Amino acid sequence: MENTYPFKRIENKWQKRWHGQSLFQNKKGERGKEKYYLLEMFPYPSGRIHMGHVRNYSIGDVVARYKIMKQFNLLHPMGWDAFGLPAENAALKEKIHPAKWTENNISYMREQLKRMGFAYDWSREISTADPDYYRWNQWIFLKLYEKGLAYQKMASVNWCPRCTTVLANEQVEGGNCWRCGAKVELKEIKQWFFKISAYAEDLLNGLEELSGWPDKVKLMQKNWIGRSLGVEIYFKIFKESEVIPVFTTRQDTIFGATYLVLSAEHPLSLKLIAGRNIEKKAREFINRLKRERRVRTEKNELGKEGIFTGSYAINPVNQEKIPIWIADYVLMEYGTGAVMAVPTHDQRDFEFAKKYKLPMRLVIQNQNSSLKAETMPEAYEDEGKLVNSRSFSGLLSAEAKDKVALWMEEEKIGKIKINYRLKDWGISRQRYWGTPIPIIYCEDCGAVPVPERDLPVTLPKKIDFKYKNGVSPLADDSKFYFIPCPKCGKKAHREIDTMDTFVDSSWYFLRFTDAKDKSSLFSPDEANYWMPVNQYIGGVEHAIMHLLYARFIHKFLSDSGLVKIREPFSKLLTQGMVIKDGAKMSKSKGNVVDPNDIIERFGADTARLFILFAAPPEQDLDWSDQGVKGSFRFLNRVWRLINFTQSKNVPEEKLKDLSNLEKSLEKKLHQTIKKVGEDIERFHFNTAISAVMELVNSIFSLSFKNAEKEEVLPERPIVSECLKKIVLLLSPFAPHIAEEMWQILGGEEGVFKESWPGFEASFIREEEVALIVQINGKVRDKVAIKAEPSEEEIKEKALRQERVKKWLADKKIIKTIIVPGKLVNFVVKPGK
Ligand code: ANZ
Ligand code: ZN
Repeated sequence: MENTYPFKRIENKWQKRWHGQSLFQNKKGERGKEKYYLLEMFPYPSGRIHMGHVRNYSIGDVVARYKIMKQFNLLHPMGWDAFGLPAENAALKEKIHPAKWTENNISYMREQLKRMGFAYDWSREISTADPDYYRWNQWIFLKLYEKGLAYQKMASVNWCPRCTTVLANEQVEGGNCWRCGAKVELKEIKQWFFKISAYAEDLLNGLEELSGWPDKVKLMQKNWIGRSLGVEIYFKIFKESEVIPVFTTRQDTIFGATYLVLSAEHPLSLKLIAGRNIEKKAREFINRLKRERRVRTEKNELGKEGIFTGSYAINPVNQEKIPIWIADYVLMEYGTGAVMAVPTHDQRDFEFAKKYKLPMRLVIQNQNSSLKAETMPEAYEDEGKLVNSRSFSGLLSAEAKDKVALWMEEEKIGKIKINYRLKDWGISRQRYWGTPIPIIYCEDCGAVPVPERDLPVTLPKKIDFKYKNGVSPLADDSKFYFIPCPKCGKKAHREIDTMDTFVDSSWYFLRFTDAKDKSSLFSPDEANYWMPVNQYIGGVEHAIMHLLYARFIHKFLSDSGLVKIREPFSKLLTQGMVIKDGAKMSKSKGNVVDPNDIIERFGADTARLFILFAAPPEQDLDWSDQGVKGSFRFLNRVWRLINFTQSKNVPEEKLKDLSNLEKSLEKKLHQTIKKVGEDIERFHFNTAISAVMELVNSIFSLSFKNAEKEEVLPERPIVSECLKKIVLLLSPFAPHIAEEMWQILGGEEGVFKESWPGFEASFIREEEVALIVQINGKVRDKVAIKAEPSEEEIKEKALRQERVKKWLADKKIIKTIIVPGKLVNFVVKPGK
């Protein structure tokens, strides 16, 4: 590269200075200003930052620096989501302690973030692996436990029979153990759950408040919560005393139920087959389903297999005797784990009935009454008119749903029910590197919570990572493991499971408001001052789990009186991926660009500028080496401009006696200031940057060559004014070079002590205005039209609108009234 600006020296210098002045540290004295809490999802300390991080944090940093200059009281913290599996894998492979591995990674990555020049308040740094942090996970666990919102139940885990160990989902590769390749089995063990289902309605309703979230994310959450209104209908088993409740949202089809289906895990499944000649076969089938369920659900292979139990149920509305089957497409986790099958109106039932030659009866007819059970090529799942349904026949589905539901409640054969797809949150992990669950098991007292005063339950440091006999190393440490029962004092032992790391990230945003609090998880005063997070920024891969768990725990803490507001994140931005050569940048694809290399070659400012310029934040960003060079060239150009102009020391004064060229530059300047500010607010960083680029080009309209044949700018106040503003406008994107240039231009205080520039409205002539079109005094349309139009233009434009044309179709215009810049009114009468 030709002569380039000394980015290394500059970046180093300003990073040191910012740090030395604690420039981005939030100070309590700023409380007179309006608060702004900006948060980017904190990283897992995997070892090095990658371009996804750089993108996420560059986006956040623009907002941070802009808000500082807009004179907000900013909170912009950073920390580490430090527990997790990779640390343990590293321990197994490289014989390094997870804590050490994590610490090393954190210090390396912290330096990397600093080299990018991100404006964080490092005084609030947290690491979730720090006992000062995770003791509050344990505290939250105890509070949930007190309220019955943390409980234990049996649930399956992945089990490698050869390594005799539990595997995390990520350690199962195509159904096999990642280490030894053995076929992974499912094993039922007792695990801890958080009852997020108790908050289902609240989580669903809360979405409506979140106007600052992408619709896409809200829809994903809504579907995940999956509220359905229906009826639980009770079917008696023929000649038995038991009842099978089924959940349906289509009670209007009850007269078409021709068989019943249980899931393999249904408590009655084994019971119904007992003692029958199909028992052995059925047992094998049930066991196979249980084993293969997870894999087959993933592969979408359900709906193909079933077995008749030999028993019958009685349809409570018509006393019909219908066979009970067990099949793979009914899941135990949803509804009641049993369904009434209506093959004519449910596609899965249809396919199943065809395969096993089960009867079908039409109960919903379409509009042209063309459906026949015998000839239907597929189920008719839409609503329609009821047929073959006794006194309900003739009703439309919607009305029938209500009537059937109420009638069933009256007859006590069913109950109206709301069901949620949202399952309780399993938080037990059979791993070492996580928050110990604060529970002690006593033979007499059962599961006893660790008393609050004994928190934190800290992870033992000296540990052997062999996972002998499948037990966590926590069980091997007898000093950790054995402990007297807090209730009766007898010999007892600790829970050895640790918490899902999503627990750690479910409240860290609250901890940041009061990060160093030793005596509570945070002070309500601080949380109430800072919450909600005004802007949250992160990857869309967290659209469901993390954001739902965080909303849940926040609501719980709010219910516990610790924070007032109910939704933690007012606005959410989900950034797109970084793509290279058509694929997501990732180690496995071998297409990664290391941020360090870019910083070395071009500097952090170029890296930031390129990333922000190449694509709007929500969209995927195509990495381009050419693009990086382009950004670098632009910064160099601005650098030369500032350094070699002759007008840098022109004293500030009112701009007057401007030439025409200068006047148009002044106008451009004000328009650019307006645009850049507005674009930053909307996250349209790319267009903001190109507006600055255009302004830079415009200045050159005044340039000339000096005696040495260098391109220079005249010593004029307007030039000086433009240069200053360019530096200010660039500063959120390329902060280091902006600081240096600000100093060159004579700025004494740093650029981030300056206010964001304002613009004069008189220079911003609206390019377009809204014109209201009336017909006989009634508003019929609104059109955009260029400012200060002529009467002819107004009339013509209005008459060209499709909607206006329609209104005027067979009318005659008798008069046209125009209020300039506001409206046009056509007075009409019928006829051509
Ligand atoms: C009878 C019926 C007739 C159904 C019909 C549908 C159409 P949503 O809306 O998602 O809540 N179902 C209930 N529990 C199930 C389970 N554990 N596993 C698999 N399927 C289950 O879905 C409710 C519908 O899903 C229920 O309504 C039930 O099938 C099925 F023409 O009942 B329906
Ligand atoms: Zn006890």
